[in-house]
Amino acid sequence: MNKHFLPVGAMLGALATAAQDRPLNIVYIMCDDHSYQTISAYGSTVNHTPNIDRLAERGVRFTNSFVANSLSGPSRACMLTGKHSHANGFTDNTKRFDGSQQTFPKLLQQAGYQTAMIGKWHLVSMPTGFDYWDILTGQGDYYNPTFIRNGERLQRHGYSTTITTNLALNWLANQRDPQKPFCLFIHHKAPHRTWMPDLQDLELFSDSTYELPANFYDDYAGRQAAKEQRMSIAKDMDVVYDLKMADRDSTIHSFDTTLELWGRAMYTQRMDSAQQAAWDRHYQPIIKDFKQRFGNKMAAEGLSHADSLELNRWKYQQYMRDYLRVIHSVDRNVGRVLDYLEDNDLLDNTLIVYTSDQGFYMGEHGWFDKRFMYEESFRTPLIMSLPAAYGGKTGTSNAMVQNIDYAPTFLEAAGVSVPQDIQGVSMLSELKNTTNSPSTIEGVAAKQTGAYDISKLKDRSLYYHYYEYPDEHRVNRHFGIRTPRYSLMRFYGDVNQWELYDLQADPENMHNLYGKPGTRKLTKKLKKQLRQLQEQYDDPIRHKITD
Ligand code: SGN
Ligand code: CA
Repeated sequence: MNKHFLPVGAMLGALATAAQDRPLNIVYIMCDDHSYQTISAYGSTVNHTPNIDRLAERGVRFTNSFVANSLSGPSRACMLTGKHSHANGFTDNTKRFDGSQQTFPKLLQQAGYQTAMIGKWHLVSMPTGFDYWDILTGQGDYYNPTFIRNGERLQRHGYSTTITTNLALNWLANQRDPQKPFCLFIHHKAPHRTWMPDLQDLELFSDSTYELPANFYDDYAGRQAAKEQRMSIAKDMDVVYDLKMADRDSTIHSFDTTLELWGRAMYTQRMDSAQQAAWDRHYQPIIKDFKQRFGNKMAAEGLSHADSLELNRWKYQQYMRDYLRVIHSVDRNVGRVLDYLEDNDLLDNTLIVYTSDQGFYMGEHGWFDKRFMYEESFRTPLIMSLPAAYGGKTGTSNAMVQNIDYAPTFLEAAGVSVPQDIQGVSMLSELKNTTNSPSTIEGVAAKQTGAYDISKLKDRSLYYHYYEYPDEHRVNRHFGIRTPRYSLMRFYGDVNQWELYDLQADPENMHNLYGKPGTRKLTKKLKKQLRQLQEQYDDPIRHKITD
């Protein structure tokens, strides 16, 4: 056997079994915009995700998992490269990924792995480092989406999450070389806006009502950037575009004419006649009811205060129902992948990962979308299941981890050495019963500059930098540091403001403590650590924003 394929677990020999002689495969499932609040393994109070939970039972669920830049393209670039946005060049969704740079799929490929990427890619340039790729164009469509398969465009009939899974299972069954280890990306477009459910899930949750988060009516006191965003359910979520009230006589209007037009096109032109009929069977009665309740004056300013409040509550319920229906389909399809692996004797030699490209607001602060370094969008769900034969354990990990850590983790798990310029650190030790894995941890530790001790991922501080402004949701640029207890953020550009949170007392980021009595010493310490991280990661912003 090629020595590259010897998994580290096998080298440690802690749990010697025949399975160790098999190289470790990687199945990396990632959704777009899946909030940890809607996964039952993460304590969801609104839905059940039995299949994602099944994976959590087999592996490790990370309770302190974060992203480096809470937006799709940037997150994906961070994951592929193991580097922060300024280092990989893809700082916001208007960029084009430089596919000539080092990525972990390329390194795996060089080590003899077979690599495949299926689903949402969102990096503008075509994938590199994959033997097979079959990607959705741009954000991808929910119904009858267009894919680009190794350079060839083709439209497929059906629902995106199911098609993506079908393609992945087909690749596993028929297209790969069974003699080689593989790394398969299954990257769903769901549950991204506009949360279009699969036809078979349309009637779920119709009778459910959801409690508004306690801070739904946040007034953003002390937080200027939060005040200026445009991602509010009340003000920015469009009833036609987002909530599908595309009435045929076009009497329902919302505040955004462009979105309204897009919505009308999306809900009447994309589906075939059978899909459209099923869709209409569900939404037309809701549209009728909506008209009776709110008339055709949908702009909030046309409604009385009481009606506006009622409309907000109605919007929240619709948003939740559609979002959770989409999650139901994601979960079902995760189950299909787990079943396949089990039925085909692959469960015992495959590292399986479930994550999202970032977290998402389910009405907290009154919002949908992401971007902020506030908890709901800075965090992302992360479950990794390493088979027992490779030393894998089950349970939870409270290590402070970030999506730049995935690349070194996968490389180390595959027994491929981690290049020095990768900024993330391997979290493999968190997946195993053994506390240390000598081979590559040494290499990673060697490049640390003393900002934290590698053996103490729990105490680590994370760096964040978000850039996309003023696009779409007007979230000001910011960078910051997150320690296990505090977060310190620096907004810059139009809003220039520091924000400081004690997350132990204020996990919802409601009280900006910056400049408050008694915080001077703490602030000074955090600013120093933040500077150290900027130095360590070599973020050029440190030369521009110096206060
Ligand atoms: C689209 C969405 C936005 C969303 C961005 C980024 N608008 O532009 O609401 O913030 O994507 O999302 S939409 O009308 O096109 O749905 S990301 O996750 O892909 O980065
Ligand atoms: Ca996303």
